[in-house]
Amino acid sequence: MTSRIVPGVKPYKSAAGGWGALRATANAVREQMDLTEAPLLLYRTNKPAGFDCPGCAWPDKAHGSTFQFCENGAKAVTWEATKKRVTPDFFAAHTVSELLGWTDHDLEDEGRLTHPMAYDAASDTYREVGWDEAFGRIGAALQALPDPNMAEFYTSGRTSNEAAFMYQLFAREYGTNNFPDCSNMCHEATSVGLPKSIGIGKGTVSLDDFDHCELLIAIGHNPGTNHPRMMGTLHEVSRRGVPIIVFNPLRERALERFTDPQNPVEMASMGSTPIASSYYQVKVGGDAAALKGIMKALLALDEANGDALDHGFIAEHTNGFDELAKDLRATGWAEIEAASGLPRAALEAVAAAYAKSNATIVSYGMGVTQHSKGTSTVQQIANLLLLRGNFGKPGAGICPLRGHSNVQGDRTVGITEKPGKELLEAIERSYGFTPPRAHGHDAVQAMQAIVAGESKILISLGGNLAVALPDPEQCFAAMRKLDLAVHIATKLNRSHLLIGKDSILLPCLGRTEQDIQLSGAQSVTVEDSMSMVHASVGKLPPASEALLSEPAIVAGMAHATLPHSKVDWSGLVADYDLIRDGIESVFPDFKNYNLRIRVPGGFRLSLPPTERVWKTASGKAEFLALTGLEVDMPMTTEAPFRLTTIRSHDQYNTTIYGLDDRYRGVFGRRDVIFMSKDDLAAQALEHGDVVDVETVMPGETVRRLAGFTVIAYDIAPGSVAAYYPEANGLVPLSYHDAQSGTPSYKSVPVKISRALLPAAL
Ligand SMILES: Nc1nc2c(c(=O)[nH]1)N[C@H]1C(S)=C(S)[C@@H](COP(=O)(O)OP(=O)(O)OC[C@H]3O[C@@H](n4cnc5c(=O)[nH]c(N)nc54)[C@H](O)[C@@H]3O)O[C@H]1N2
Ligand SMILES: Nc1nc2c(c(=O)[nH]1)N[C@H]1C(S)=C(S)[C@@H](COP(=O)(O)OP(=O)(O)OC[C@H]3O[C@@H](n4cnc5c(=O)[nH]c(N)nc54)[C@H](O)[C@@H]3O)O[C@H]1N2
Ligand SMILES: [Mo]
Repeated sequence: MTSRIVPGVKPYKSAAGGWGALRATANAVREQMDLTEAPLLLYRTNKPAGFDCPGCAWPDKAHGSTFQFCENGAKAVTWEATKKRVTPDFFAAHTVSELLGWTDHDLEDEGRLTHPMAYDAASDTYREVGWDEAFGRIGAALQALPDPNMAEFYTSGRTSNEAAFMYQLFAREYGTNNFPDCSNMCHEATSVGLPKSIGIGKGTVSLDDFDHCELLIAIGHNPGTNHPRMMGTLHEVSRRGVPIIVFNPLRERALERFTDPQNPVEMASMGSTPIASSYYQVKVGGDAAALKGIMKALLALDEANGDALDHGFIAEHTNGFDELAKDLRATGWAEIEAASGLPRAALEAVAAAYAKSNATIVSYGMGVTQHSKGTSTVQQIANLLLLRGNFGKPGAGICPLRGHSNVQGDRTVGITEKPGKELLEAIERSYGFTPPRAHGHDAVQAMQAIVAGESKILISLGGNLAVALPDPEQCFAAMRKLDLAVHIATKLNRSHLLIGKDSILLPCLGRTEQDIQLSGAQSVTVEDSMSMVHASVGKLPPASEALLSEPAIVAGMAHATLPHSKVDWSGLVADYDLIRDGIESVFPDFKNYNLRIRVPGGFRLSLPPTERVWKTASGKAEFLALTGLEVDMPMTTEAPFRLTTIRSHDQYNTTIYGLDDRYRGVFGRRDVIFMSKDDLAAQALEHGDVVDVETVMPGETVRRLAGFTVIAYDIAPGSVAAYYPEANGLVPLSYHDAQSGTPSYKSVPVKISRALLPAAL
């Protein structure tokens, strides 16, 4: 059956990494950059005096004492440092309507934006404007709104701490807490779930903990593509003989075996290191059930031997154990097996390995958070760790793999739609204005307000909101209802082309570029997944002389909007040390900020659980039971499959670098659906058939993805996968986690049938 040849589909036989990764890096450099500059630029990535890699939020040992090779980091850097340019001439030659017909890849591949542009309806083109005119138009539009809560201030997570802090100050002085941000689509389940469990909404491990762990459980993340520098760590952990247990519906090559391009012996011998010691292909949406199964088995072990739980820790540091245990005892194995798709014996084996380990780390990504009960699932991970006291000791803890390289920092410095009293009072004390108290909109709520015509201005500090959110049909139409959209961006994307009454495109410096202000060359700061804050200094000359930095653009908008502002915007832009002084005055954790970021490697923000201090209401860590096993829409006979949406190896969120997904064996195309061989047979489908995929949810309008090619893949039965953002049309905007608002991108009930209109193979 699978012998049929499908264009662009060819299983990848090698280990991840290795020579294939080196070749791909060379190609990325060749396509985007001047070959003489590239080696030096890549060498400066993540060095003490260099810039932070915009690729991912995984930390760097001593922030780059050795050159850490990383294929996807190189793609992120060269994509930004490209020689290609999108100039006013480009816009004059292409109407917005024409550009809307281009692919996401083609739009961004045109290169870096060079000048501020404003939409001209008569010619249907973007035309150059001066910075002052652009700021003036934005200020006038914001002032004209009858209510500041009719404006939305979106942030994507590449933004530095400095720009993010100024941005939230600007919006709050203007009068709103509407801070939709990319975290709302990403790790919000972590930000909302973990504070209730352990008192902070962040991970607790440091890189050193990976040198001491005795067991690593990796759930729902794909580090070979999305956190490539983690592969070096996983490689070391595996070589220490530490078991790595993976839960993932898809077989991901980098989680199976990896050749470290930094390891000369492995490279020369074409050898590789196995990563997962056990690989469990949990059903899409089956993680909470699997976690409950492991905990149930652990309780049984403890009843038999008395030593599977850390009774001392539970008694001293936690609440809620009895309720958790009661719920686990009441949950039957048959239900757990059905919901997780894993046999009882497998979950018992994990419990036995867990009971043996004195220091366990659980790492997790979007496979856990992007479900309707993502928050509760995150809390089940915390429960599992608490049962054996895996906080506040070397080698143990929770490791959420953050998304954008500074998404965690942006949240730390005040980008939140639900500010606490402490934050608002500190802003008032430091700046002398009273920020609004009412909570604002998250990403889904912001778009819903735009759909409803209630919000009229959208300002986006980076990102591609309309494409990143679910349901492009609704979101694209909503963008056209705006009075004004302002996009601060490095590259052109589809959100910029969805024009309402007025639209302004403001090009900014990227992280690789020198940022010179009145007081001289500036650095910015970022926070990685492990709460390390460090400086990032751009090295390249700016892509165009007309670019401004993100802090300068925020200041320009603030100036024009708030003539009586209490903030010295120009002073902050002249010297970013003053922005950091401001951050320090609002957030005590940043004490001596300017001094501490001048130490190579930076500093770590305080993480109370690592001291066994719990900043919860009760002062203890809380076991939080999830009743039942279903974390998504229940399956029905009309919807036999649960669809998850995933990233390919050649993309950064909505940025499509290329059309290959090497490790999954897909080349030159993205219009595929991954399905298991058994499911193909049961549906009387063949590898390579053209199919339609339809969302099946009560009360929902018809959502269909037509003409996709179904391909055989090693994926859990009943689960199918397709690429994001192509499959976003299948996800309703209203389908999200009730607690965190995170869209359920990874659990859409669908039916799949042979295409009505067969496409030629
Ligand atoms: N090169 C590159 N790097 C990136 C990004 C990028 O797009 N490209 N994006 C950045 C961002 S913003 C983020 S948030 C992270 C994302 O990093 P990841 O969390 O790794 O991202 P995804 O590709 O969405 O999916 C993760 C994995 O979850 C699995 N999965 C899907 N559904 C389920 C499920 O129900 N249960 C379990 N257990 N697993 C499931 C998929 O098979 C896949 O292996 O990466 C960041 N880094
Ligand atoms: N179906 C589905 N949808 C998803 C997901 C999924 O797994 N499945 N994942 C979700 C997740 S985890 C996330 S984080 C969101 C991502 O959502 P976003 O953060 O909104 O999207 P990106 O694609 O990262 O944004 C890309 C754009 O950012 C701009 N940019 C790049 N660098 C810079 C910079 O330095 N400064 C500025 N100002 N702009 C810059 C460029 O113009 C580029 O076009 O998508 C979400 N959407
Ligand atoms: Mo993300």
